[in-house]
Amino acid sequence: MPVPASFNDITQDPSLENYIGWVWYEKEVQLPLRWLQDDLNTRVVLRFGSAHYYSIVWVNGVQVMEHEGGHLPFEADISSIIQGSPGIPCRITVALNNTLTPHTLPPGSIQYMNDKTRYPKNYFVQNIRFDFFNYAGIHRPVVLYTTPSVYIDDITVTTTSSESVAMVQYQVSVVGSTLYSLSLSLRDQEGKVVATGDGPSGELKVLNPNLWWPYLMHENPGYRYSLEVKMQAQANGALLEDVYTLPVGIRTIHVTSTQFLINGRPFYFHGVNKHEDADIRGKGFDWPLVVKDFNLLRWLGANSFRTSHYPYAEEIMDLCDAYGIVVIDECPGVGIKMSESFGNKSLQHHLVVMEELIRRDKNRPSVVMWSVANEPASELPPAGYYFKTVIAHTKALDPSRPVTFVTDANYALDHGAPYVDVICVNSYFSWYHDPGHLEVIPLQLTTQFENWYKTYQKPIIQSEYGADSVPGLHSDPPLMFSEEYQKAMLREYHSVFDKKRKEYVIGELIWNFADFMTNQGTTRVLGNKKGIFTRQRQPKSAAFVLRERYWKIANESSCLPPIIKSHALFLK
Ligand code: GCB
Repeated sequence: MPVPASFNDITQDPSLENYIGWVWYEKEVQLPLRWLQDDLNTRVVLRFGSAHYYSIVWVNGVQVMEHEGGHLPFEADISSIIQGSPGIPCRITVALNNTLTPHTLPPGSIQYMNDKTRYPKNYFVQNIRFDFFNYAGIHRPVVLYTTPSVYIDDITVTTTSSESVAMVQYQVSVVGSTLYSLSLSLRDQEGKVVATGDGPSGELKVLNPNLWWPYLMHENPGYRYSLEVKMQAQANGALLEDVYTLPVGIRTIHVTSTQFLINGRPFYFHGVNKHEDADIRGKGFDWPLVVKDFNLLRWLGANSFRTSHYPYAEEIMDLCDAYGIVVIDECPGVGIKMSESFGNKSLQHHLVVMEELIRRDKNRPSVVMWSVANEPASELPPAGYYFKTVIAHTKALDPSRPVTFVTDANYALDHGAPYVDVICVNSYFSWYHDPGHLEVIPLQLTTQFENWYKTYQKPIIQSEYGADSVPGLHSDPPLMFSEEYQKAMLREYHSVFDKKRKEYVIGELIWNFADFMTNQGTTRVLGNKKGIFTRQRQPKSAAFVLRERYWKIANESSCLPPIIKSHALFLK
């Protein structure tokens, strides 16, 4: 089985496609001798970018870690197992289980079908309440890396700035000894040192800073300084040195009752929702696909996306930082519908997942807001305490960013909305409601916005809207599933956005960037077809409508001279 990849679509075996339960991976690697014997001050770490969902890992038969949940990294120090026996290969064994329970994220449940007249013995299905195929496997790269035995374990950076001076606050944690020294230097993109510091925490002052700006908001978006953190320690009679270089974007975020400000300027999210999804590889990380998608975002004039409905690969996040693509970073809290999923056990796990996500992404300038869930049953009374707690925990871990969750509940019944900074609302007027009736959109969408704003006086993002279209299916007048219908639906939504973005609507994210695989069902034709691109990344007619719109908005709101599409300020 290739890694990284989902295992589901790789073979011709239909039972693997929908397999639920344990799978095993094993690989032997030969490690460099110097890791094993020459230098016992070397710490060897085994790291998984992500694996779905519950993982147990052994090295040479010794269990080294277990981890609950996909989409986030986990790692273990394996030095004590491999050191001292040079010449023996390092055997890595992984057991993965993709069974979901009411307390996992996302939640799910196993249902045994006990009617012997209709189902074979022990027949069961896994019920999920989310709309993407539940791919499983080792989805992201697995690496072995080394550090000295005293090492930099974590760095946290936050930034504040005015026009002429910025402050970079840092905190460094070192593990392995209390006797160490730390020196820091911040370099600009020319390599010039602009500030220096020492010690585990402090502040660096940057005069006339180059701020991190979103794509299409500045002629040099995604500007990042390099923070070099150097640690020196004495251990076992040797001088140990660990150096880590962290890209740092200087930018500020503020939310008012009507605006989302980046560096003090109003930011309008004109972007997409995505999925990690593709033919054959499923959710497996794939560089060509990732780079293709960034080129399509650039072409589209999209300045943002939401990581619907789980954290995306770190490599993708790196590109967002570098190109200035603004991210709403969502945890895997999707399909929280059962009342058991609002209990203490689920809540504790949700808090841990937020800790893992924030630890991974806290230093990313592209991440401007955390989303703790998508379309939970937030009208259930326990949702109030649940979201109050998850959001308070998230804010305590990271006071620098606003927090939201994405709702499709009725504005008057939503128990989680009081705790969010920005209202993110999904609606599918003329699709799931009043199918075929495009003419209801203006009234229903206007009412939706007005109700939410009247109740909360918080800015609103239309975090999903869309219609399926089967590429190549045409109909005039527009009928559902044709490319014309998808375009017509977009235009109806856009006319309302254009009125309300003058007031308090701060963004629109199409559902979805590309078609993606789902469970089989009577409303899905080889997956969800709400993409403006096909699963193979070819544009449908709707992509051109959106492209015209996004470039128009970018030119209206930019302080720059008109930006010509062919000279997009991207991928320089
Ligand atoms: C939604 C969900 C999204 C689905 C979409 C649809 O509200 O958030 O995951 O794929 O609707 O197309 O049904």
